[in-house]
Amino acid sequence: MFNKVLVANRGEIAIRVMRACRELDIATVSVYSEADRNALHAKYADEAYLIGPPPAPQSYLNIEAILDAAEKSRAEAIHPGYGFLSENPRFAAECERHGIKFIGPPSTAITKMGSKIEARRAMRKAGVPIVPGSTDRVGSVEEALDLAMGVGYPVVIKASAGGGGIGMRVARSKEELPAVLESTQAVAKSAFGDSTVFIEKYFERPRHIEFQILADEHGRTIHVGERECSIQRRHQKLIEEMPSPAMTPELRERMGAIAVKAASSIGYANAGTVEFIYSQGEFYFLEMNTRLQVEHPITERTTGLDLVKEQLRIASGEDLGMEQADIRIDGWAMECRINAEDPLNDFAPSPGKITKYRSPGGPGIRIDSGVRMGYTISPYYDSMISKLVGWGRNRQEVIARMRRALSEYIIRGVTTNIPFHKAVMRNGAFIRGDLSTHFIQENEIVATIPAVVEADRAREERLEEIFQDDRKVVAISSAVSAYIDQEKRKAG
Ligand code: MV4
Repeated sequence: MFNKVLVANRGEIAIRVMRACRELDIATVSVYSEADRNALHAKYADEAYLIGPPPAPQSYLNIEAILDAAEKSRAEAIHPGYGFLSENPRFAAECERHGIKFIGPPSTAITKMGSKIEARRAMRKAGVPIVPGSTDRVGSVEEALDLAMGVGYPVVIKASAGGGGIGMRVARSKEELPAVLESTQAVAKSAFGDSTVFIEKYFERPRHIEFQILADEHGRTIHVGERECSIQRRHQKLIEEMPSPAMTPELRERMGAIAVKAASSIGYANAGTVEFIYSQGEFYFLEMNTRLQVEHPITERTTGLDLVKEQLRIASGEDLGMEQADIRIDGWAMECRINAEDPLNDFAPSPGKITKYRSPGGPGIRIDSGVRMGYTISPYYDSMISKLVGWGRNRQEVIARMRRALSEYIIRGVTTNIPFHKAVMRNGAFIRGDLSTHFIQENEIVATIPAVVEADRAREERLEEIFQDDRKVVAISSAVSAYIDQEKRKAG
């Protein structure tokens, strides 16, 4: 096992990774930008290195500065977290070139899955079902019209260098197709510097179901179950759960086996996620995320695994100490992403200083967070405050726990999406498990927020009174220390 690991990330995920390191007795190194001098992740680590100014391209995306910190600290390995450099094949390759282990898959696997066209080709060859459409670039309107005729409208044009929903546009008829093709190519060119696009049949109301896989560096690959991530807005996931309400043991076995095949066919190692679209009993490969994901805790809660520890063990060359038959799913887990954003103002970001902060606890509740009272959420980075993760023996119990925990959560100074989560946890379609990627609009969740907030108001106000007492304590203790200082000065 490694003696020292650098975490090339910030916020809750940097702390999450360092917690696993500490449990394994691995020394930790963090990197931080000028905006994060007082951030928890910088303080949690055994050593911390300033890597640049607040904008990410000059700090958390600055490969040279990060490798420099790794060399200065003599870290043996780098964990990239999610986002930032986690799916950058050049970074993975540079780490290896410097003799530093990249805690993730081989750079070749990142490159292959980074090109959506190449991924589709590789998956077709491996016998993984892909969404009907092209496995070559679509170069002309004629080609696009031909392909669309073959799969039937609506179709979606996607950027090969895209992913996560960026650079995709839907054409509903042959009349629309030429303009959609042209605009997607233009967006792809400006966003990714590569205008290559492909075409797929478009599914109107799919579910998004992904499978977590683990692969060691000796050829063993297993899946550790699925996650349902249908509740999202503009490709930002907001609520995830495991198991999926759509899952059966039989379907899990079939989809899981396909996910394992997808990963092992490209020589994958470490943790990864195979995303599927699921519609009317059929499922198709969408993309593979070659990193640890934000929503990994729900898998941890239902399988009992520590996925970051597994990543560290795999990267240090150990065998997966388990096989498929060892994986058991216990109960039901859900995650609400608590963001500094205003659901009543089109989810506009709401950065600023957190003036009061009290997070829930109690049975079945886990909070992963990088903030605290007095902390300022910077406009430079994403607006996630924490992940509220709940567990229950069944879906009904976890929903009740999430409601209870959401009503205990006090965050002031910034506007949060807690009211949105409360509204979802009270929604009939959600409670029935009737989910799709259009869940939020279809169920008019935002319109139900005011009533849900009102219902919790009295309890929240009672809880909030404790902060008045806190403030008195702070005032008294600073008066006392001022008096002591004054007496000391008098005494010389
Ligand atoms: C699709 C699709 C429907 N049909 N592809 C968005 C994220 C990226 N992974 C691919 N995405 C989609 N691809 C076809 N052929 C619908 C989506 C999609 C979606 C997928 C997963 C999670 C949320 C989504 C929200 C809107 C659209």
